[in-house]
Amino acid sequence: MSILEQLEQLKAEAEREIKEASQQSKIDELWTKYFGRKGGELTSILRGVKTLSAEERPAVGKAANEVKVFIEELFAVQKEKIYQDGLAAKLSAEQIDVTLPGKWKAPGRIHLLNITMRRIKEVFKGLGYSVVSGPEIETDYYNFEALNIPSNHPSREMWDSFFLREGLLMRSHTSPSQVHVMEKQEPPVRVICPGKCYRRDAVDATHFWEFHQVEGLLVDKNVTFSDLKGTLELFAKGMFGHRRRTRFNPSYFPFTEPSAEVMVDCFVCDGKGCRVCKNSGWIEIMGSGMVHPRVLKGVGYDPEKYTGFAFGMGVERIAMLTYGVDDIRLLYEDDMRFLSQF
Ligand code: 2NL
Repeated sequence: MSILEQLEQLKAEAEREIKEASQQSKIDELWTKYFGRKGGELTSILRGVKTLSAEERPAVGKAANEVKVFIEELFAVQKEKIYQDGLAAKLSAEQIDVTLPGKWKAPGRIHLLNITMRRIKEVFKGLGYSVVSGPEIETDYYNFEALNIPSNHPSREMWDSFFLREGLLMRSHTSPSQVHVMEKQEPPVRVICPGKCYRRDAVDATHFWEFHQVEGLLVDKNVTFSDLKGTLELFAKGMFGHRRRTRFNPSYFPFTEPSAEVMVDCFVCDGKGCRVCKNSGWIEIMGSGMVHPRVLKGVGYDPEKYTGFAFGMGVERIAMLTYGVDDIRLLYEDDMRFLSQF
């Protein structure tokens, strides 16, 4: 067979083989078969051209080169085809139907206790108060002694607070945090202390062994009961609406003297009388009073120089009043049918 015939045969064979190749590995294999440095079929023919006579060389050389270009082109086209086929297969296998409905995930939401807590904080921040928190485990001193709570007071009984090992207990109010604040700094003091508290109460519609409080404290020179009234009236308006009116009823706490419970006219019936205010037209929202001189003295403040007022409210109670919830247990049951209403 002449070299030209060999080239024709090689060209036909290459065209068939390359067009049949459906994988890159096969292409690589064929490339070696035709163009391999050692033993490549076309490579051998091209090398042989040099050994030909001067008459034969130009025609054979030209033909061999044309076959070379032809085969190279076949490789290029087939490589591209394999790539495009692979891509198409991948795209159809990984196809996403964007018209299918998505999987619904229940979004989280803010618990109504937290909504209430945040609103209370915002109102007091607006009045210039700082928000301070303290530990939930306290010593007998900070929870009782520093607050002038006498040793015969019921909360000191084993069955009224959660006592831990000697001298420690779960705080029964957030007042201890305010004592820590006073011990750390001189007046003026203007803080609120929000947080969780614990009491060994029997659970019913208005009592739970775990609850939240926000207490507030202001100590400075010349602080009077009028300052207390003005501040808490502003709070009531900020929290329940600017049309609300307040009333202060005499009360008693060991840590304040005088003490007062803070009443707001019913924001449900506007004072006409309803289920929420139990037909009285007034709702008690918190306790308050002028800080007892013994409490001031206990933290090293001079009661002749400084006076102050303090107040405390149950966040559950405020939330229940605000949203018309009649059972505190609903706030702790994690029932989304209830919680998603707020
Ligand atoms: C209530 C009553 C009150 C205070 C808390 C307080 C704190 C210090 C000194 C004096 Cl450090 N008083 N706190 C005062 C009056 C009332 O809370 O019934 N809360 C739910």
